[in-house]
Amino acid sequence: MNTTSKCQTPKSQPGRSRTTNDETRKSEIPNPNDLRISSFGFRIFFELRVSAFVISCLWCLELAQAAQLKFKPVEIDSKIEIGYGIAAADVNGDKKTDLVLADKNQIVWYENPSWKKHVIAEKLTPRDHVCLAAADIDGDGKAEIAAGAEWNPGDTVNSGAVFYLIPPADRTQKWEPVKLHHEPTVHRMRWVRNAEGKFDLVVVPLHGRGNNPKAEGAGVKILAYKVPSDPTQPWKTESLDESLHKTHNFDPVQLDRDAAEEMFVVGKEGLFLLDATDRKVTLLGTNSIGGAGEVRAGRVAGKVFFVTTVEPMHGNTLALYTAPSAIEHADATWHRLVLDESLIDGHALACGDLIGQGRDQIVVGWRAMNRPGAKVGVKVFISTDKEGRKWTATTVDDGGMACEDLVLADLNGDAKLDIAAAGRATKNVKIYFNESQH
Ligand SMILES: [Ca+2]
Ligand SMILES: [Ca+2]
Ligand SMILES: [Ca+2]
Ligand SMILES: [Ca+2]
Repeated sequence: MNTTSKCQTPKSQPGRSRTTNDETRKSEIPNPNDLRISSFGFRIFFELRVSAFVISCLWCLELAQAAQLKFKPVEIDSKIEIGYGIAAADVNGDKKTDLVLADKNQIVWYENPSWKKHVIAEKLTPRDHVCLAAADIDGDGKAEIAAGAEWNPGDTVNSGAVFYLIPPADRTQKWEPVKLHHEPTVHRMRWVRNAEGKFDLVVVPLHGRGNNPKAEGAGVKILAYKVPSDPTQPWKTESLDESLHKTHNFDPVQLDRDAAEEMFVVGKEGLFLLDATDRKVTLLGTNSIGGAGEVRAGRVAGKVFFVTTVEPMHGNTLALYTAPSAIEHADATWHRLVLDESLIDGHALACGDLIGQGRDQIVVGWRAMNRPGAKVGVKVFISTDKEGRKWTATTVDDGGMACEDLVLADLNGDAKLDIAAAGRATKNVKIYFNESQH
């Protein structure tokens, strides 16, 4: 996809798969008895292959009937500008998960359960805000928030900005922005656990410095920002990788015994696993249509079992990747399965178990940014067969959500994941409360 036109204003980020993401990621740490191979690369793939076998058996046993999906949509804002990125986190520490939005000129949060909108930053830079990261990184029950701005993918030299936002005592008031170092075309950010078990701010630009419109040239510099005890003091950065191009999204996961989270990263070259500890990227799979633009990990029985992607960037294809089996060659790439080719400018993705199947469903949203009049929406894909290779789609929103980003979280405390989405052309934020029968 054209890097200067269609990418004028992609979404942001963070879209944690679920609010309980950090807990979920902890639970994915496998039993040490499963670890029989010491080198990292082999270890990861060995674990995934063993998991694949065990999980396939579990999947067979379940054979749950596809539950009837039912959602109650509630529009909590009808006047946003673009809604680049939406995240779910408890901002005010009342144990109710709030929503945080990176809009064109504002960073806001919506307070659960009234969904009252609080503007905490405005016009951080002359150009658009584009992403945010929101999670409780210090364990006090209240989210820490960072934001990316000065979005201009056509300027691969001077664009981009990264801010950490210091909250006031009253978190409904304006937060103090601290400007940090940045690479050009800052585009996605997440709080990611490092080797010490603490959180770094990982920022993934869209392009390498000085790249041309075809995304040729230097690789994208993926940086981990180390949080200082005083956030107004300089933040050290570490480069995690500089080899990929057009890296449109990433998803942190916990795949092994070391504290650092691994990351699935997608770009022009395909789907990769980034090991922050070893500073290594491994190609898991690719395609002939220009790589991928969105990525999220899916779980079965609580463990990562598949990775889903939107291909290519802003593309029409929803794909699913699963690890090669233990009997396949160690270098075999992951198996790719196309689930849908009818998305129009696919731009939002999440995995979670909305219906109590014991395995994740896939939620995908598309925005039709360059197709005026084309129908936009959100769909959920549910696996229906014992091997997890057949999926059926159910429409959640038919034309009322030009989906820029979405996130799954339980937003009304009934233990069922709900969907929250932000729409560009539709200029809205909606919660789809999950009323499916488990
Ligand atoms: Ca709250
Ligand atoms: Ca906190
Ligand atoms: Ca790890
Ligand atoms: Ca719920």
